[in-house]
Amino acid sequence: MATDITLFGHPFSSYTWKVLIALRERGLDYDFAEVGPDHPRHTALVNVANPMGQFPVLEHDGRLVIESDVIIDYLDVAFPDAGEPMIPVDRLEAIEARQMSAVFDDYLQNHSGRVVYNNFQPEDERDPHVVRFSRSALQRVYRWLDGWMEGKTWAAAGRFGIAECSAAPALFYAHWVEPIPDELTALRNYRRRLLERPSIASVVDDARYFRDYFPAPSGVDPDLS
Ligand SMILES: N[C@@H](CCC(=O)N[C@@H](CS)C(=O)NCC(=O)O)C(=O)O
Repeated sequence: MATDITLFGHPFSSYTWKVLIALRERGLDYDFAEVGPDHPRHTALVNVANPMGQFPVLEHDGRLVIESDVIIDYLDVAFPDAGEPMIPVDRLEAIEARQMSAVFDDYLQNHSGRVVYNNFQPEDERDPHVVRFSRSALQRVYRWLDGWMEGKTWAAAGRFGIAECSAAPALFYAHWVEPIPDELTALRNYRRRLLERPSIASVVDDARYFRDYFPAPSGVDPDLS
């Protein structure tokens, strides 16, 4: 569907992926405005729109919207005719979908992000406690999620939606930081199903160019995932 959406973000950023997946699932056209040192005007807009200069930021119809989940919600409201909404219309189903989106963001993405951020720091400023704590948190959350996904195809409300927008980048990157144990088959299969979904496979492909920037924790080869 033709739109005048501009999405400010980065092809390697997990929170940008969430919105890209929603846009692609719903067949919405958009312009992509990459943020970074090579694009100072885009970066300046993001610095104004978001209190921490974080992305993604959506521009539509003279409005700037921040926070990935809110942007996905906004797209459902602004484009009700573009395929299935990412947040179920039924309010109780929507609660489950939002809950699972938050679980993937706060308990997976947040922990793996801390390890990655730590790896970006000069060697003498890295904090081994952060890495130990976050890795053991990931293991604990993996086990919880494996139980949650037992017998399910998608994480919430019986269909693909906002929870998957969050799960895809969170599980994709978390597995690089701390591999998901082999025995957690429900979770490993969910990750595989996500990566096979065309909207997600294309987002992963678009980000391949940037893989060298990922400071992979030792022992993990991103190209094997
Ligand atoms: N709660 C925000 C998190 C956004 C976020 O952490 N964005 C990261 C990229 S994935 C970012 O902007 N990092 C750059 C920075 O913090 O300067 C959301 O859901 O949109």
